[in-house]
Amino acid sequence: MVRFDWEDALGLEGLLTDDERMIRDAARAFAQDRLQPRVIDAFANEHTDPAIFREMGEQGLLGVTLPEDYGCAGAGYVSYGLVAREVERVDSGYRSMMSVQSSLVMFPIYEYGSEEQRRKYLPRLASGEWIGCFGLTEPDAGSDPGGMRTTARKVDGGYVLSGSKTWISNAPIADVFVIWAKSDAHDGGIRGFVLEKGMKGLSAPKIENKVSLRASITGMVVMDDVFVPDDALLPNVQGLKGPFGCLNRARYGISWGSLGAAEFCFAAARQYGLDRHQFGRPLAATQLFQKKLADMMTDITLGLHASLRVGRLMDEGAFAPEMISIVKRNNVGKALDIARIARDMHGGNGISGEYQVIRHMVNLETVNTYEGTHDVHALILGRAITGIPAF
Ligand code: TGC
Ligand code: FAD
Repeated sequence: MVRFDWEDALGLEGLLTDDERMIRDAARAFAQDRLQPRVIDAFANEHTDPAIFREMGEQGLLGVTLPEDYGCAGAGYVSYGLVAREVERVDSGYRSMMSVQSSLVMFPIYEYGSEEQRRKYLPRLASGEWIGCFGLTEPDAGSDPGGMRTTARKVDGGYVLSGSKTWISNAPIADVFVIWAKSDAHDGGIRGFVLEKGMKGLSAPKIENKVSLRASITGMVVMDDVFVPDDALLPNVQGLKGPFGCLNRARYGISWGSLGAAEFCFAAARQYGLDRHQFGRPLAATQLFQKKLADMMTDITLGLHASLRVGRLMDEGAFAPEMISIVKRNNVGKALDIARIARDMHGGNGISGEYQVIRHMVNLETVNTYEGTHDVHALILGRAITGIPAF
C-alpha cells in the first residue's frame, strides 16, 4: 500500500520521464519566481509586459516541441502540456502568450513554411526577441472561420491582403502576424501568410476594457491593402486544415493549462477551509466543504490523466483531433466550475484580487470560449458520434 497524495491522487508523477519532470520543474520555478510576483498588478492594471516573452525564451519555454536546429527545446507534447500547466497555474493570460507564440505562430511556420521562413523567423520567436500573433477570427466569423472575409489578391510579385481580424492575442505588440485569408490565386482557398510589423496598411489596435485575461494583451488586426511579397505565403498547406492543425496543438496545451489554474483554486480553497473558522471549527471540517474538495480533486485528476494519454498519442503521431476536443472541452469546463466553486468557498474574500481565485475564474471564461467554444467542441464530438454535422 502507498500513502495517498491528494495533490497527485493517481500517481501522475510516476508516469513522467526524467526529462519531462526536469522541464516541468524548470517551468514551475520560472512561473512561481518570475510570473507570480507580477500577476496581481498586471491583471489589475491591464498591463502586458512584453519582456515576458524574452524571459520565457531564455528558459526554453517557447516552441518546446520544435527541433533544436531552430533554437527550440526539441521536447515532446507531454512536456509542452506540463509547461502550460505550470504557467497557467499563475495565470491563463501568461499561458495564452506562450501558447499562441508556440502553437499558433512557430508551429505553422515550422510545419507549413519554407526552409527560408523557418530560418528567418523561428530562432527569434524561440528567444522571444520577436512576438507573434495568429489571425483567424473575424468580426463576422468566429466559430465558423470558413466564413472569413479577409482576401489575398494576387498581384505582380506578391499578394494584397484586405480585411480585419478581431480578438487576436498578442496583436498590438506583435512583430510577426500569421494571417489566414482567402486567396483568388488558389480558387478562393484559405492560405496562410506571414506579415511583419511596419508593413504599409497594417495596424493592430488594442481591445480595451477586458474583464477577463487582462494580463494578456488582445487586439484587432486591420489590413488595408497590405502588400506582401510572394515569399510571405506559407507554401505547404491550403484550406482550413492549416489553421486547424495549429489549433490542435494549442487546444491540447489548454487542456493541461486550464487544470493548472484549477489546481491553484483547489489548493487555495483547501487551505482557506483549514485556516478559516466559523461556528467554532474550521470550514474544512464541514461535510459540504469536504464534498466540494473531493469533487475538485476527482475532476482535476481524471482530466490530467486524460491529457497525459492524449499527449502520449500525439508524441506517437497517433492522435485524432476529436481526442483533443474531449480534453479541451472537459478540462476547461471542469476548471471553470472549480474556480467558481473555489470563489464561493472563500466567501467575501473570494472577490478580492489578493486571493486570486476570482482572477482565475474570469480568465477561464475566456478559455472556455476561445480555441473553439465548449459547445462547438460538443458539436465536433457529436459529428464524430453520429456522422451528422450539426453546426
Ligand atoms: P470542416 O469541414 O470540419 O473541416 C474543414 C477542413 O479542415 C479539416 N479539419 C481539421 N484538420 C486538422 N485538425 C482538425 N482539428 C480539423 N478539423 C477539421 C477537415 O478535414 C477539412 O479538410 P479538407 O482537406 O477536407 O478541406 O470545417 P467546418 O467549417 O465545418 O468546421 C466546423 C468546426 C466547428 C469544426 C470549426 O469551424 C471549428 O473548430 N470552429 C472553432 C473555431 C476556433 O477554434 N477558432 C479559434 C481561433 S484561434 C484562438 O482562439 C486562439 S486563442 C489563443 C490563446 O490566446 O491562447
Ligand atoms: P460566436 O461564434 O459568435 O459564438 C457565440 C455563441 O454561439 C457561443 O456560445 C457559441 O458556442 C455559440 N454557437 C456558435 N455556433 C453555434 C452552433 N452552430 N450551434 C450552437 N451554438 C453555436 N482568435 C484568433 O483567431 N486568434 C487569437 O489569438 C484569439 N485570441 C482570443 C483572445 C481572447 C481574449 C478572446 C476572447 C478570443 C480570442 N480569439 C482569438 C477568438 C476566439 O477564438 C473566438 O471568440 C471563438 O472562436 C468564438 O467565436 P465568437 O466570439 O465569434 O463567438
